[in-house]
Amino acid sequence: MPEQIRRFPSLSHWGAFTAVTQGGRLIDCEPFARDSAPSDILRSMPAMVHSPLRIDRPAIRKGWLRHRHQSDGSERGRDEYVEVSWDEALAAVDSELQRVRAEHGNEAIFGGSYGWSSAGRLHHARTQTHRFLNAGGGCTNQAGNYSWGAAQFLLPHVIGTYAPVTGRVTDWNSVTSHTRLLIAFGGMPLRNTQITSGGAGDHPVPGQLERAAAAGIEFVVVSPTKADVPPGVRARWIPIRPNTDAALMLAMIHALITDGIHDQEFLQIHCVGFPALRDYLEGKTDGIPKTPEWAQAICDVPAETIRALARQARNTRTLLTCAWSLQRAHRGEQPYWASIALAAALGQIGLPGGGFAFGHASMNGAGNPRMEIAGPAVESGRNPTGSVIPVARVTDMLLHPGQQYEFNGREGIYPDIKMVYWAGGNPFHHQQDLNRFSRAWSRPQTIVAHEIWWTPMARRSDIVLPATTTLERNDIGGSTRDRYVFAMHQALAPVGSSRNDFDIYRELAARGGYEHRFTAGRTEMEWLRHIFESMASNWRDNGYVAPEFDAFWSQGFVEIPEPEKPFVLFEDFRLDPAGKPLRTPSGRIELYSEKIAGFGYADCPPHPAWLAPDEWLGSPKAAQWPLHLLTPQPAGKLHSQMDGGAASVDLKINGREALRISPSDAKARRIGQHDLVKIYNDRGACLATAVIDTGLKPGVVVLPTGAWFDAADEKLEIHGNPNVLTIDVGTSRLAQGSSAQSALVEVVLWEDAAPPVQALKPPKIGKWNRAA
Ligand SMILES: Nc1nc2c(c(=O)[nH]1)N[C@H]1C(S)=C(S)[C@@H](COP(=O)(O)OP(=O)(O)OC[C@H]3O[C@@H](n4cnc5c(=O)[nH]c(N)nc54)[C@H](O)[C@@H]3O)O[C@H]1N2
Ligand SMILES: Nc1nc2c(c(=O)[nH]1)N[C@H]1C(S)=C(S)[C@@H](COP(=O)(O)OP(=O)(O)OC[C@H]3O[C@@H](n4cnc5c(=O)[nH]c(N)nc54)[C@H](O)[C@@H]3O)O[C@H]1N2
Ligand SMILES: [Mo]
Repeated sequence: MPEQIRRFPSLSHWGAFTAVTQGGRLIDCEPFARDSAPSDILRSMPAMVHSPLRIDRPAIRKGWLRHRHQSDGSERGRDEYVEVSWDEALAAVDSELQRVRAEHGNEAIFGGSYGWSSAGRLHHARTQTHRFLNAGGGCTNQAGNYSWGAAQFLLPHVIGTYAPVTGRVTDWNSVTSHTRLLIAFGGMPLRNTQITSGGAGDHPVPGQLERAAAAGIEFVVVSPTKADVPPGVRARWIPIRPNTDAALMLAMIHALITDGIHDQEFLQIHCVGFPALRDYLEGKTDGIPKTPEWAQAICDVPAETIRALARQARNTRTLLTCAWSLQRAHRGEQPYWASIALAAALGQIGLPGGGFAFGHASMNGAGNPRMEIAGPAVESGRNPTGSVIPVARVTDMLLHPGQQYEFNGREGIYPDIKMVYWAGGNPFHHQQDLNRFSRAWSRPQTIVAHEIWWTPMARRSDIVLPATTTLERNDIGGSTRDRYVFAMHQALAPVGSSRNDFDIYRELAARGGYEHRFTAGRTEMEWLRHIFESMASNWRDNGYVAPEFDAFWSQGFVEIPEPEKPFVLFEDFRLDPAGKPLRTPSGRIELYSEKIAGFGYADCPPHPAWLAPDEWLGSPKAAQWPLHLLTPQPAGKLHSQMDGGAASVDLKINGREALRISPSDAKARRIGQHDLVKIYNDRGACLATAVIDTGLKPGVVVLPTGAWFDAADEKLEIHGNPNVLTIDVGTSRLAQGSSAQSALVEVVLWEDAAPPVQALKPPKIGKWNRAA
């Protein structure tokens, strides 16, 4: 008799689904019935949950087993692993934690553990890592994120909040009813709207775009690639050089001023600092008027196009939206500040369908109409050490303990890290300049990782603890930008000997004598009830009544109704600037910031400006490295998660990531369709498969992120991981964000034999043999 088929409500960052199991195996992930555009990534899951890439048992790197914290860290990535019992592994972690705490203090433990982890909020590995380390006396943590690190620290100075970059922008109902012209810097690539941090019940963007098309909204997509034009809408593509949007925006303001059509009343009543910005735009401060002709030389967009776009935007209801990618670049603060200044000069901030916005297609949920009520969340507690670095500066920290750095008006000193603890992230995915990072990674005495699969990070850690997937535990998930909250029922027994991150930490906390501080005395199900009830209490305070937990748990989800009135960003402030001021020092939009002026940063002046990035097509370095490399998000996966899954592997060509290159750049290098190529600069090199793209601005090449790092040495990465090429510098001293999108490279045909990719094959693991 065939085994019974069973079905469980579940959730991932790429959408809600029903987990279908048979005989203890996941056989299918059926999209949530109410999802209007489910993600293809779901199909990667069944095989990945049972993949030979799963970490079967706790494992310790041989060199570390022999020499403990005195082992040679540069062996990470080369050494073999041996399997050990859970007891042995946890004893090793516990004694290392105790040793480092006693000898070096808690701030010598790096527990930033950046990474997306799972959609379930209780078992969210990064949150649990913070909770566990905080309960044990603290660690060195990370501030900000890779997604919108520059915006997070700039926007509060300019508009008093960074909420708009989290998706709290003028909503799609307002857009489809009122917007006539939508200028999308960085475009609207639908691939990115598959993802919501915390998961989602619906993917509304394709439907919202259909309504926008039916409403006759004109889209102008400013981007280096035509692939960023969303399908089905009336759209115009303005090709632009990467990292030059700030110049284009400033020239649009200049054009408005020249025509005398900038909104003087809005600039005077709702903003401060326009006169200083105007002096800069007119060249009074540096002798260079920021005219459309000036911008043309920088952006390679015709001056007439810039002028016409400025006029068109002023004469109709216009929404500007910037992809998050614009600020994930060297000097990435500037295009964001400039877009706010441009929107201010257009005078439509706070009007339905007008003003500025961010990330409409950077993630599912930006501008999704939703009541402003809480989502499910777990408290990670306070970090007693107070030690924290800007997230993307991890390599600097590991390489330069004791060095001073500046960050948002304060000075910090990098701590001396002896132990790294990582769960739910993959720094060999997310960090820039991976060769430099690998050198930094060799320095700590001990590195502990919890992972599900043998990812590049797991293969470079000392003590590796196998974690469960979301299918193997009970959880609750959801985000504040989606109208559903989900019950996630355990569908499978833990695969292999894997354990939940929560249980691993509970056991370690018990060994360290602080179990109760970590668990608060709650079991898994008690936690889920607690998370739900905290959320429900916030809902009640906001006039919305949630069902009882038990009803929610058996129903599998709860739906939040759409708000009655469309949300318009800064509508209240527009109507009543004195009564509803912004949380900036002046209460108004700051086009000149006294606060930032006080920092005295040449790399982030007190008003938006064109600051040439270190690497761009107009920089001296372009003589040697003539191509600008963009590294967008991958279509077939979330970052590096499940790179070996079907949705990801099907988009690789000949087993490697695809590098898009323009026909003229390909021809000049005798590169043909699907040729194997090497992409390189003075930081590193990787191999990829060339795809010739007629919709790409010449001078620009595109290699998505996500391929599992596969390099035997610093000379060559062979799978197509672009982070061996990207630059590892902060956006500026203000935000210290990631500058991933600012890298110059050269590309050549690879004529040698094609080295086979190893990263997606499980490593050879030795059995426990103390004599080995
Ligand atoms: N060049 C370049 N680099 C970039 C970017 C770019 O645009 N260009 N983008 C940046 C951005 S915006 C981001 S957000 C980062 C993303 O960087 P990360 O968030 O670090 O990338 P992920 O691949 O999502 O890593 C999550 C890891 O957690 C593991 N995991 C999932 N669930 C669990 C769990 O329950 N327990 C445990 N223990 N592990 C789990 C997964 O297997 C995976 O290895 O990358 C950044 N890097
Ligand atoms: N499928 C999928 N979706 C994802 C993710 C994923 O891994 N996979 N990751 C999620 C995460 S964590 C994040 S933070 C978001 C990131 O969201 P974004 O930062 O918006 O995403 P990117 O794909 O890096 O960039 C979007 C587009 O910006 C364009 N672009 C790059 N540089 C410039 C520039 O200088 N000027 C202009 N005008 N355009 C430029 C590129 O052509 C690119 O296609 O995506 C989320 N969505
Ligand atoms: Mo991100």
